[in-house]
Amino acid sequence: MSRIFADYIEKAKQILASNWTGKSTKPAPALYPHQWNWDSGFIAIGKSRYNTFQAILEIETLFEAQWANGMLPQIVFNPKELGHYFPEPDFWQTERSPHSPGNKLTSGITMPPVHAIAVEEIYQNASQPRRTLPFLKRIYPKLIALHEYLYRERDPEKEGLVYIRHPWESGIDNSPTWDIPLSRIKIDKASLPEYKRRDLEHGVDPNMRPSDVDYDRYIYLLDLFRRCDYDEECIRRSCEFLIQDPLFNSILCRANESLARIAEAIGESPKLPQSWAKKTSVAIKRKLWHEEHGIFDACDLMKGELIEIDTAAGFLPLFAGAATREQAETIYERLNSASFCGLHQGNCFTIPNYDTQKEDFDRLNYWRGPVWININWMLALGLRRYGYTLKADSMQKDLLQLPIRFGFHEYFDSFDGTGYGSDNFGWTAALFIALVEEFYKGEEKGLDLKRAMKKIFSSSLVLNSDQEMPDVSPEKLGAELMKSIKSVKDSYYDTQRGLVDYERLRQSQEFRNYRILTNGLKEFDPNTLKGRKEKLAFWINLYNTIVVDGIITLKIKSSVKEAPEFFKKIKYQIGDFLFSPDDIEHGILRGNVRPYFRLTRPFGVGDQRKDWILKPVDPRIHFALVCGSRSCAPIDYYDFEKIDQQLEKAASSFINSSEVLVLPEEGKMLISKIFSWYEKDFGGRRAILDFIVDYLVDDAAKDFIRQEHERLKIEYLHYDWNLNR
Ligand code: 9WN
Repeated sequence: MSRIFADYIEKAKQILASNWTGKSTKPAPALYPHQWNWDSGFIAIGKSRYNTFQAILEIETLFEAQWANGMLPQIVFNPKELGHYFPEPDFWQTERSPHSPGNKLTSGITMPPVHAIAVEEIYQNASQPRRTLPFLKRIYPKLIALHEYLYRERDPEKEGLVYIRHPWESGIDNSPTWDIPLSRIKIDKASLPEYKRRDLEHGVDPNMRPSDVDYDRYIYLLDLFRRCDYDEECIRRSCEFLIQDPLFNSILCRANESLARIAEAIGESPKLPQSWAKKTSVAIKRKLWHEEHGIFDACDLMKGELIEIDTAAGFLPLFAGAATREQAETIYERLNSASFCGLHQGNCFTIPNYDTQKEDFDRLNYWRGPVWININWMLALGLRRYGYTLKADSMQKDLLQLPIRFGFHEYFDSFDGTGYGSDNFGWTAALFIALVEEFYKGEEKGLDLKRAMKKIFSSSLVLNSDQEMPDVSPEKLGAELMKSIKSVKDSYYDTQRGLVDYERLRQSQEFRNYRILTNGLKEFDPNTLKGRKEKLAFWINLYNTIVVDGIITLKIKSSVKEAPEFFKKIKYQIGDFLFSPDDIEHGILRGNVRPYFRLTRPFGVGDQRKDWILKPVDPRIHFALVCGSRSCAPIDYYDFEKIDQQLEKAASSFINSSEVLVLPEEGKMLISKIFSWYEKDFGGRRAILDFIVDYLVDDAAKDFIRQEHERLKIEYLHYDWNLNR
């Protein structure tokens, strides 16, 4: 279990423990007192990280209530908890169906089938995966039966897309997407069964819940199902709400992938789930893609057309790998824009469930605006799958911030993060644990690697020691080198995402040219650099490229920590002197100060390299120096003519990202370790706070820091040394 955020992990575990009933977990203590279908999937994913036994029990308990036709019910009622939720078994009357289990109380609809994904997580995360195989063997036929049910009953045209027939089946109950199909349902109060909502009895603000009008329609549909005795054909004939939803189908598609891997693990043929995954993936791409909107939308089967309402559900095909590369690029633009809170935007939390720019966006109301952890958890994995690593990293860090700052709530205000709905919410706690583990596992592996590979790199490595000299005069070398760095950046750095394509770069002509130019550094005199800006740009760019050069030369795979003393050992010869990244950073750019991890300054008495020291120190360099890791600045090329604006932007992006968490409720801030390592460069602790305030865009956070300047507690965030590949 991760040591990172240990207090909060403990809190999350406590929540799950107090919602545990002995065989399964309530989504929330009061508001949702029974077992819910997809909640249990997410909860099992979190529990798989520390309690395999309970994770298995959670899933097995849920499947005990599976219907004979394979349907997995949305709710399994706890007979001891009846009387606090609506609608309950007396209202559902599922005994009308020949398929409902006689010994369990359930509702009569289903939910997004995340369970195969959860089962695979249980297998993968178990300390002894083989010991979970008997469970995998028991659950596999039930998972197959569930998916078979969906393809058989909910995909009558055999398109590869299944329909939902009630907003509760979507899990995103009052999503704006359902407004149009629901508006077709004309409610005749006289024939609508009488009912009383119970969800407003638990102290949740009604503005955060679905409206009464919505509830009337939910109940109208429920009544229709029971009048059909839950017979699917009867329902299909009379139900006005039949929708192929991108969220439901993406989860099904992704779950088929897990199911195929589970089959392989237990020695079964993976062919059936593989063929389902493929069919659904193709159908999502073809049928649910809205060409003009550039996003996936739900398809209204009554109308045979897409519902032109774009929500976060439209990004979920990324989770299933069901979007083409072009579709992914198109949706990424929307996903990473002000509509859904762009990268480092600063005044919002990724990713709200609905487009913030729409008039009916509602930051308070349930699935009509707020941020939900489960949707974001899936989206971050989807983004990672398509290589949008920087965005995925920043989302995952943002997500962790929400429960830390605002409590383990059901959903969160998209702008200021306030927690809404129920507190002590199960999947928020569970996915928090999963996120910490997923996000920081590389970090901890990095440390192991460091120990294991200590020996591989112990002496200096001069990277520009080839004989081949460039055809450029020494006076022009500086400018040519900068041009070459720029051409490397233009082709192989993704400055948006802060990533470097090391594999392609290694084999490129641009990199070969750059390496030849670096040989010319042996005859280069840094005195030819004129003015602060030119010097600053030269040394920052050179620092950033020597790091990339070192990663390529040393064939580093996942973290610069693989090569102990990386920043000290790799060197370029410049004139008669050697410069490591540490020399450039702490010697030249930081005014020859002793770094916190060494006993001496880089340049000692009589060292001529002191001639090139840049003073005063510009603390913004710390947001521009790239150390080849995920927690450092996104890589870019610095142009001496624009360097001040570029450094401003770099500082602002960093400070408005999850590297700076302001927690007014706890009277503290969590900030990047960069601020602790280089406190002096900022002018001390007090000056760091002023510096942060200058760049922060969140006014409330600014006010808090100003007011609490003296009392404020500062804690430092973990530094992620994984490669920015
Ligand atoms: C109806 C339990 C469930 C979640 C859903 C969420 C909410 C229920 C309700 O709570 O729905 O299923 O009564 O509002 O919308 O996603 O599974 O947490």
